[in-house]
Amino acid sequence: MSAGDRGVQAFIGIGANLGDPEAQVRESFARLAKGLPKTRLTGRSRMFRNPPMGPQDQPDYVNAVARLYTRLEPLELLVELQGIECACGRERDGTRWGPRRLDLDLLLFGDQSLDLPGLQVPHAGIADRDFVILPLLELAPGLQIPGMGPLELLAQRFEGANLIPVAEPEASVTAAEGHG
Ligand code: PH2
Ligand code: MG
Ligand code: MG
Repeated sequence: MSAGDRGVQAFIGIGANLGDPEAQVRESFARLAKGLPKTRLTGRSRMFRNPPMGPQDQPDYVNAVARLYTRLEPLELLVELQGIECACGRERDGTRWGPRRLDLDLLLFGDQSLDLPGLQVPHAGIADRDFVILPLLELAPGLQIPGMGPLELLAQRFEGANLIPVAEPEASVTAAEGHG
């Protein structure tokens, strides 16, 4: 794939379940839109409240997916995402699948498959997570997931999944579309 002037299309999985999860997800949309060099936010899914995957003794999550065009390299983008996590109060205690104020995962980076120290793309487990696949389907229904095939096929097993849309004005979702 040619990156072109606008760069590579990347998708970010967003999750939060401590503090005010909706507020942190909104804050991350704002920071993705305004805070990243060489990068443009071009869309975002609705937010969905859903039960925790993994340890059950933690609050429900709010999850969403954002779409970017970026001229950053994948590891540069990862560092920027970690910066937003920190700015939103993320503390890393090393607990696998434990609760967090904000989690930003680099899900997809163009059509690339990467296995670097600290970064695997497509994100490991993407196909098993309704809270990733269904918001992604909303944003990019025709997408092909590198090494996994059509997103629409991956989504079939999640029909009837327990994702509850967070009430918000329609305009605030479409307002996240980038211009120019
Ligand atoms: N993230 C986790 C662990 N469990 N569960 C849901 N529903 N949503 C998440 O984003 C999530 C999770 C660790 O990244
Ligand atoms: Mg995660
Ligand atoms: Mg993460």
